[in-house]
Amino acid sequence: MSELNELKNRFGDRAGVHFEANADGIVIVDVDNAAAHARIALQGAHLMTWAPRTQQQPVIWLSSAAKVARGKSIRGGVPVCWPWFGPHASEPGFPAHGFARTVAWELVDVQVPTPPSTRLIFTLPTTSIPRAQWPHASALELRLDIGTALVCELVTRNLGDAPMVIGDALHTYFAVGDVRKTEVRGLDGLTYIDKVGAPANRQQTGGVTVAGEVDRIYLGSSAECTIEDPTWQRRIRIAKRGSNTTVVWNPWQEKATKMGDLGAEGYLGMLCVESANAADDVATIPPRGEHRLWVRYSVETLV
Ligand code: TA6
Repeated sequence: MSELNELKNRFGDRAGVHFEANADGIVIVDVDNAAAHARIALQGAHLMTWAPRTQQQPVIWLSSAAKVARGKSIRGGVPVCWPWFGPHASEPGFPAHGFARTVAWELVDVQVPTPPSTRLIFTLPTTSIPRAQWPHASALELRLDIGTALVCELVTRNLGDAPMVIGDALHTYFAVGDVRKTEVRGLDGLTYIDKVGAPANRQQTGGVTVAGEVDRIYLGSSAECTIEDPTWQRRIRIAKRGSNTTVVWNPWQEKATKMGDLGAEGYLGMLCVESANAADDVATIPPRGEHRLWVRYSVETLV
């Protein structure tokens, strides 16, 4: 039986969940409940869009030029970066942001713990792990609670007998009315690695505004951040646990054009605020221990 039919048989129509496959055979999970609409590609367990019913615009941004193709990361949504963030520390040939976002995951459960929210639980099968890149005994799970708020929890378990070091991130693309008018709060006073031009350490003063390319890793950032969006009169709250760094990224026009999948003027309508463990702030997991990266995204109206 095909993967699509298997999923339909097992979970079809439970909690507003439907399944479809695109031309490349990638299964998409469509969640349509009383609180929100969301779509998740099984490849990468990649949430592509989340739109709570209270909002006229989606909260999670998906590029109009996004390609959902085998082995490629989707431009937008919530890419799962694991087991490292950015370029690999010693192997330039390994994929940026790890391999988890471009390989097949499994949907193992659909639940309704608190109606009308739908919970999806995905795991990364061991057969999807390129052993040359990741020889460690580990298990990875992603839980998504899709409701008025979106909760994502990435759980890494160390199944081995030695400590395991991972970098990870929920590389989330948020939809904003006009990025030039938005402000990210919650990072005031922190040191960040500025990756635009020659990497340099700088200190943040006040909110983060965007008037050109921004690519920054904020260190020692474990508190809540918000995105203030006066254009759409809303504030997006990003609460998190198990994350020591926050990455803020917008490629701006020139880089966006070169990327080819960000869409015309797409860079003006998106902003990545990523809950991460990156640079030197990686996570060390003891033998038989686990690490949980947890985020909760919610929206409120600006008055
Ligand atoms: O998180 C910011 C960043 O690491 C940037 O440096 C930028 O390259 C971006 O991620 C997108 O990476 P990707 O591999 O998805 O093109």
